Amino acid sequence: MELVYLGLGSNLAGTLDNPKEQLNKALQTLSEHPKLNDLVCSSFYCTNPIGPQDQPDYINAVVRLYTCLPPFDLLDYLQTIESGQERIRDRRWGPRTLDLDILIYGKLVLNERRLTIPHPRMSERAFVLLPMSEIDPQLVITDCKTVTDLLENCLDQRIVKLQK
Ligand code: A4P
Ligand code: MG
Repeated sequence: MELVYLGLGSNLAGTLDNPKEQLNKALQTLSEHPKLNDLVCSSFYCTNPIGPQDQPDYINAVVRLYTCLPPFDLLDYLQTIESGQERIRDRRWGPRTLDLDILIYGKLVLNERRLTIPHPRMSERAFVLLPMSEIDPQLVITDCKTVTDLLENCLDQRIVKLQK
């Protein structure tokens, strides 16, 4: 079993009521997979878009789970969920109904175009670090730095915790 962290994001409602429902639906689907176990989800956060600013705010969260699925099988499953929730890929960093990223997969380090692990931009993003710190604040990510340490460099990023 590997310890895995996923990043969840949405800033379009699609055919659901709102981005929050996109995240809830994705969580439901993730929890139904027999090989994704002991899911723990952070609170949901409303966050300013990083990248193009002409798009709505995001709802972001982080999930921790255990799995015996190999990394590319996990990625396939995540992309199937994204497509099932009307994800359209056009502009990089553009608005989306659902984005599911693998942030960390055990101790795996992988540098392929289709899958880069740890996620290369996670250590500078409050929308990843703050929800992750709720689940595991002492987790060491880059250069021996903990999630809590790395968060100190992201205090300028606007992020608001939503009530459950
Ligand atoms: N890919 C490579 N590594 C991974 C990984 N660890 N997990 C590949 C998942 N996918 C990975 O992703 C493009 C390709 O990355 C995939 O085909 C996959 O094989 P995508 O989801 O189609 O496109 P993207 O998300 O626009 O690209 P990218 O570069 O992954 O974007 P980021 O860096 O994840 O940023 N602002 C806020 N507030 N909240 C957000 O959630 N997200 C982004 C996307 C930008 N700004 C944001 C947010
Ligand atoms: Mg993505």
